[in-house]
Amino acid sequence: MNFDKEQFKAAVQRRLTRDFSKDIGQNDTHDVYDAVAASVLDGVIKNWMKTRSAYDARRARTIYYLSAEFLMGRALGNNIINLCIKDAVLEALKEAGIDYNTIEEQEPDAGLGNGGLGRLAACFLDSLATLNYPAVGYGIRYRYGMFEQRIENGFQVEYPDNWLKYRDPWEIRRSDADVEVLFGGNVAVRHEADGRDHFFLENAERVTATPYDTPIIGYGTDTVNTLRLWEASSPDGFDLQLFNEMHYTRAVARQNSAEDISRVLYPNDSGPSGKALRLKQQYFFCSASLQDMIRSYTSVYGEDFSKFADLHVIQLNDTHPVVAVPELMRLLMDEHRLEWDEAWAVVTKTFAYTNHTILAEALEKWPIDIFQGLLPRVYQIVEEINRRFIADLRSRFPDDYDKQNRMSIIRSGMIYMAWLAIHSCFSVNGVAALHSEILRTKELKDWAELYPAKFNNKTNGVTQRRWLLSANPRLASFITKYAGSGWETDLSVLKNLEKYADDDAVLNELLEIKRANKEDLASWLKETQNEFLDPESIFDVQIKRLHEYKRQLLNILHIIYLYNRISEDENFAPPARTFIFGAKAASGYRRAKSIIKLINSVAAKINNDKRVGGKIRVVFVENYRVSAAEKIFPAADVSEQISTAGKEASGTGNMKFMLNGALTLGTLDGANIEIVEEAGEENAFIFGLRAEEIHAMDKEHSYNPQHYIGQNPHLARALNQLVDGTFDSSPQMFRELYDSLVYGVEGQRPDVYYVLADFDAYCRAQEEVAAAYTDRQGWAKKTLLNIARCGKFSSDRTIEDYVRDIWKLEKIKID
Ligand code: 26Q
Repeated sequence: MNFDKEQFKAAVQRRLTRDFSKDIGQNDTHDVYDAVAASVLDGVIKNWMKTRSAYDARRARTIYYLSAEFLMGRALGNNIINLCIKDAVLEALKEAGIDYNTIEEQEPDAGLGNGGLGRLAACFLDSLATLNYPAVGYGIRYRYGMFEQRIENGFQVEYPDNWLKYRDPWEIRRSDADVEVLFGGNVAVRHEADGRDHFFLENAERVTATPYDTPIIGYGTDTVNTLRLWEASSPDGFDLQLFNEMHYTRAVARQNSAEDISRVLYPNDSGPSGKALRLKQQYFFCSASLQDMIRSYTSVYGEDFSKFADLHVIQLNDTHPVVAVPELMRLLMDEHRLEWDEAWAVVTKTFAYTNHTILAEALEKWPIDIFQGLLPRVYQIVEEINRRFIADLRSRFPDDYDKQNRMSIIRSGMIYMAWLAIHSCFSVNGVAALHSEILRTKELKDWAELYPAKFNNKTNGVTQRRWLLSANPRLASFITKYAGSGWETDLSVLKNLEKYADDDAVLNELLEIKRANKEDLASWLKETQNEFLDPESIFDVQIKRLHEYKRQLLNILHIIYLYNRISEDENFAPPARTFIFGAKAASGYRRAKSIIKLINSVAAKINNDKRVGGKIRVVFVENYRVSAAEKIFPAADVSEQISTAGKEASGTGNMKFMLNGALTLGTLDGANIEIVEEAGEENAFIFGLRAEEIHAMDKEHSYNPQHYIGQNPHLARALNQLVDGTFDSSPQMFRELYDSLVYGVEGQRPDVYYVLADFDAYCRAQEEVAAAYTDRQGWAKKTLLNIARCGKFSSDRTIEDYVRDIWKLEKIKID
């Protein structure tokens, strides 16, 4: 993009005076951020429009990424980097007396996602635009995103994330593209002259869907794609009659009920919530998005749908948007008069499904009464899809009633969304090699046997533009200096670093960069949380959602063990360590919240114990989010990836750590397996039970945690300290956690996630980490080799894999 400094300064000033009646001198306000962002957007509009016309003119096959979540984070820094105008913008702002860092910090995160799945969608959009692929992201413009977490008395407390308190300068509201979505009512039939039945809804609740578009700017290209998020409102406004009668609450009830749909992101990252509003959200954005696609399509091709599947491929980000399948059937049949078979032929060539979870209990299902009540016509279509499917199953497996039952999309009063997806989509993929293998051979075995050609793997990736170039400028310059340029769009270039693996001067430079990043993180945490961090110490980091299967408990039990050794033996002097945690727990997930409280209690105890003498510190980063992640990854030495083997589908934080030169301390789970495959076992710390072993123990019910407690007095002691008042004056505080590990509660088996079984192996791996860290050159070499070998984990690679095997897109160059 060509950038005129003087023009830019003038634009910022003009916006400040015109929009906020302010002067450019007052530079620490959100208004200045808004004026700067809006001025950047000004410069993008032309390419944005050009991109759209190019796609229209070429009638380009397009990927539509349907996702209930897009965890975008901040846009300003990323956008000026992708536009390659960062230096120029910084200079212009400096001349105008504006401090860029202050401005950057004014932007609230667009936290429209829970974690991995939402952030993956954001990385994919970045890669698609950078690689010049026609793509649209479709989702929900939540008025409130992922809650703000504050720690009060060691407990997580949730506050609403009011990210639109000021306007969002990146979005453009497009009321001209409104569509209507219907809920409830009853299905009516009209017999048409041509002998066909016409189905339609009577007495339904009407909801208006209004699109807001945000530009997705490719790096170093003119391509600007679109993220289109839908907002819900009532077409009828409020009821003036009721208002006049002074029934104020009832007067706005209809309006509120519609607006509720896009009010707030559900903050749990494993289903099923079983809540009608959640289903409303799903249907709302799926129906709106399909109507949007069909409107553009029919404006060119009229009612001839024979080209629809050639021009559209719709990727379903987990089961959250699977209701789009029967909805497209409905739109094609009821609104566009296709026969069932014609419509089914279109649908089954259009949709592809990605699975992000192995946990069987997390698979989404809806009670029929809720589903049918909200979506009566769509429900009829699901029933018909299932009726035909079961008829097919019967003819293939006439005697296997068990299989027919297991695979039925509707069963025991529930609709199984994953089953609907697998049956209807032409592709089903997992997100790492192990995950896809487990799906194929275990969780989805029946389905993989029925539809073997549909199953494939697409190992996740992350965008190096945000997670290296933008988040870690020091390391980025180092890489350009030694590996050469070009890695920004071809991460395999990083392998050029390997030749410096034994070059002490280069390794020292790398150590200095890590050190400087650690100092930056320390100052930020001093400023925001008044936490003291020693940059000399090992920064050992676990940042991810709080989940039992991710085993933050294993980490904290090891910390308790270290604490015991240090406080009793003053001669025990491991290298100093800072254990850093960042995690949000779903609001209703009590045990996860209790683990947060435990981390904070252990932190309070250890950090204030004189005997520890700073050898270990524990820090809980409040309100972990994308913008915090960008400060933490560059400063990490150790990447904690310690999930129970077989439970983490992929992980993507693991890749961000590797890219930033942290060494993986992990189990052979998810993408960790591929990470060590690339990095080399000698450059990571791998421990613990394998997925196969866990699977066998699960099946045989052969696991008894008492065995491990009895063998390891350190473990027994640490466990006991959960309930003896060591970390909380009330010994009841962590009783439930203790019981869940040792005895099992609420009919669950004890220690479902094998924390105690892996404790000893984890402690030994941690000792290896400590020993390796004291050899500074040796550590730097491992760091360098990790960076050099992480090319595979770019989301650019992932996208090229999707394009080659599933999406079959062509690159469209914008001239
Ligand atoms: C479902 C129903 C009702 C309410 C909420 C949900 C819900 C919401 C979010 C269920 C799941 C999620 C998010 C799942 C997720 O983030 N999975 C992660 O996806 C990453 C990207 O593929 C993987 O790297 C992680 O391993 C996986 O845990």
